[in-house]
Amino acid sequence: MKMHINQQTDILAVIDVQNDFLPGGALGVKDGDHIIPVINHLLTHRFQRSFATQDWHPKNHISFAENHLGAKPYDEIELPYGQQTLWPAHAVQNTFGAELSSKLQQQYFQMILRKGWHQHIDSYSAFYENDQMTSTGLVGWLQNIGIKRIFYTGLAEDFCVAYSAQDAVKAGFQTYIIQDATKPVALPMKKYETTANKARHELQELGVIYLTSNDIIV
Ligand code: VGL
Ligand code: ZN
Repeated sequence: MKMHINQQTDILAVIDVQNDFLPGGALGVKDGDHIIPVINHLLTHRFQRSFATQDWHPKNHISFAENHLGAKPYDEIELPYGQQTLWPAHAVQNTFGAELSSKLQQQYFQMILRKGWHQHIDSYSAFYENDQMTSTGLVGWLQNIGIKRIFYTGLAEDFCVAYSAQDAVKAGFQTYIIQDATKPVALPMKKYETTANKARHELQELGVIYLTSNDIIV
């Protein structure tokens, strides 16, 4: 599906391409590094507008298994705002793991949004924290600069990319996911087998369009 980019109203979103989410990192996504050349190509030759997000947790963050007595990574717990997956400690503020990959062409980002900095609330989405109420302000920024369509890349496809895509649809943006520029954590699940299958199924239902970087033309 060929797709023409409008340089004023389309924006490339680069979600959490940080050392901890890359192979060898604390929460390394399999083949996560393979997406970097694809994203760099899109930044350099396809999109004028782009922003990045950066998962940015305090050491005592509520999403870390090590901060809950007797818990282990990937356990599910009940918090005041609902279910929360527990993770290995990752993206800790001011650590190497939290830095955006030095292989990314970061000079193009017009904005870098940090999220997940509230100790007691996780934030997968770039728009709303996991309580689904606390806003990061991103809707306002995108609307103010005239954005109509968001094209997603980055990590992880089934968590921060998926939640951000879902909130983008709810906020009224046309929403796309560039398949060869994202990779999932793919945790095992009952009904859908993996969190990646669940995310793809639900996002397609919502009207999110999947395409590949080859489909994008200027
Ligand atoms: C993410 C789990 C925990 C992500 C962030 O970037 O997808 N996943 N924190
Ligand atoms: Zn996180």
